[in-house]
Amino acid sequence: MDYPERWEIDDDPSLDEAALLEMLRAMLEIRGLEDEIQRAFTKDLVRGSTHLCTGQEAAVVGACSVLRTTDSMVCTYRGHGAVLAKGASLAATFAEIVGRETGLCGGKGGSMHLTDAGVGAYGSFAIVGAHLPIANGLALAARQQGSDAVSLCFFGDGSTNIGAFHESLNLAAVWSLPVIFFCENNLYGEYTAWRATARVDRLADRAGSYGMPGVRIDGNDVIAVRRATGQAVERARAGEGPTLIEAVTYRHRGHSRTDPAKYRPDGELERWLKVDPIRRLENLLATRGVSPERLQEITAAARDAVRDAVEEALSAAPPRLEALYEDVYA
Ligand SMILES: Cc1ncc(C[n+]2csc(CCOP(=O)(O)OP(=O)(O)O)c2C)c(N)n1
Ligand SMILES: [Mg+2]
Repeated sequence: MDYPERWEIDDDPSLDEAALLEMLRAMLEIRGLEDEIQRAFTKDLVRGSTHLCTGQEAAVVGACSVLRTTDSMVCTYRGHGAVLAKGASLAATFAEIVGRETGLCGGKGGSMHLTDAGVGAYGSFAIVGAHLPIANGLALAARQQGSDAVSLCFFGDGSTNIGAFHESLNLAAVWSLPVIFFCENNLYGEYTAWRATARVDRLADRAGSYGMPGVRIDGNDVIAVRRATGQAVERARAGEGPTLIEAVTYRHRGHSRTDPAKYRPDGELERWLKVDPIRRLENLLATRGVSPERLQEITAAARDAVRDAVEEALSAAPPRLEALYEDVYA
C-alpha cells in the first residue's frame, strides 16, 4: 500500500525538542522557498524549468539530519529541498534559480544544477539516474582518503528502471561502498504512475538482487526517515556497505513548471494533503507539550527567512558577460 498506515507519527525519545524544532524549521523553509520559486516562475523570472518537492520535505530533511557537512549528497532536478536540507543558504539557492551572480553556481546553473561543495552538496542532476555512479565515486574517494564520510544519493522511483541504478547498486555492494541509496517514491515518474512501470510490490525489494538491505518507509514521517537513514549511515561508516531506502511520499504539485497533474485520480491529492509531513511533525510537537504560540513563532521565523532570502537574491545582478568564460573546463 502506498499510503501511510497511521496519521500520527511515533515519537523518538532520543531526540530532544531542539532537534525536532530544527527539522520543522528546515521543512517550513523548504516549503516556503518552493512557493516563492513557483511565484518567480510564473513571473518569468526563471529560465528553463522548475521541479518542486512540495510535500516531500520530510524525506530530504529527515535524511540529511543525520549527515555531517563532510558527508556528500547528490540529488535530482527535484533537488531544491535536498540542497537546502544539506545546508545551502536560502538566498544563494534562490539566487541560482533566478540566475543571479550571488547564486550557488554564480547564476549559471539554474534550478536543475545546484551545487555547493562547501556543504557537501555535489550537484543536482537532470539526467534520470546519471548521478548514482557519481554517488559511488564520492564514496570511493572518501574511502581512499581514509575518511569515514558517507555518500547519500537521492533519486526518484523513475530512476529504479534505469540501467545506471542496477549497475551502481551492484558495484556499491560488491565494493562495500559507504553509500545510502535513497529513493523518494512519490508515486509518479513524470506523468506515469510507478505501479504501471514495475511488477514488484516494493521498490526496496530490488536491494535483495544486489545483496544489500532494503527498507520501505513512510516518507512523510520525518522521524521514521531519520531513523532509517541513521541506521544506513551507521552501517556505511562501519564499512558494512550500502543500503537502499524507499521512502514513500507524494509531490503536491505537478511534475514541473505549471503541470496541472490531470493524470492523477480524483481525490488523490486531497488524501495526501491529509498526511502532510509538516502537519504531522507539528502534531507530534504538540503532544510533547510545545505550545501553539511556539509553533507559530517558528512558522513566522521561517516565513521571514524566506522573504529576506528572496529580497536579497532579487537585488543581486545577473552574471557578468565575461563570466561566460569562467569555470569552463577546457
Ligand atoms: C535518462 C533520462 N530519460 C528521460 C528523462 C526525462 N525525464 C525527466 S524527469 C523524468 C521522470 C523521473 O521520475 P522520478 O525518477 O520518479 O523522479 P520525480 O520527478 O518523480 O522526482 C523523466 C522521464 C531524463 N531527464 N533523463
Ligand atoms: Mg517519482
